[in-house]
Amino acid sequence: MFNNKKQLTMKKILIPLVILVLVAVACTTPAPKTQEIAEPSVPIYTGEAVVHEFAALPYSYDALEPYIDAQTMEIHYSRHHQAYFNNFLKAIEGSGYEQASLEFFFDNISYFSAAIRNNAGGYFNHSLFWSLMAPAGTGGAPSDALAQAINAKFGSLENFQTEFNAAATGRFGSGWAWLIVTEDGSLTITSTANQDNPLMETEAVQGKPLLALDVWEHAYYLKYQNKRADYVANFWNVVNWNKVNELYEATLN
Ligand code: MN3
Repeated sequence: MFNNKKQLTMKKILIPLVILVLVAVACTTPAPKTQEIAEPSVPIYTGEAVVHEFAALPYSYDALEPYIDAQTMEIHYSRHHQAYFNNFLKAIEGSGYEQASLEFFFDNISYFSAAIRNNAGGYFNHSLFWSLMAPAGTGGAPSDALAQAINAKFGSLENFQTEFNAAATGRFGSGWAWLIVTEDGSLTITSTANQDNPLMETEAVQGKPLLALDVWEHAYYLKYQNKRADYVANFWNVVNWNKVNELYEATLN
């Protein structure tokens, strides 16, 4: 009886004591330093709601013959470009960014999935590319302002074209060659892999595109097979300088 009573008293003392010790330990253990861990900053889109649209090709499939053949144009536009557009819509569906602009995606591209990156790039790059070409003899010539900028940077139009061709033929695998205006207002030639572009924050060389050339094999293989250099050289016959001039003017304002 005495022992039982003693045991009971011990329990009465021990149990609260153990709880007290546990609480004390919990209170003195430092809280995890969550504030010191950099949390990913989720970009918030505050711009106007954008409705993404697959624009019509600005000319017929055979308009750039003989430099770019009709079959290549049809497959490139109606299958490849259309697929990038469709897959872009699928990739952003349910993301909360359905109405964000392409500019916003490119500014924050490291935050987004590979599917969004590749397809936003493919959607934008091709839309721009079509606008930068025109039937031979209709694309005009560099404006005085653009010609001056090209001469200042590259010495001559011919030198510029040689350097651009080198970027286009030198891009290993699939990608794009670009003429861009960098933040300081000067012209630069660059190239990107896959469907990346110089508007993406991930690019070492960034700027606003003035001219773009698709050097994926799907852009030339039916007509040129492995001769990418011939495709690149012939591209100059169908450059829409009027559009390049317009894009350059826009960067000056
Ligand atoms: Mn392409």
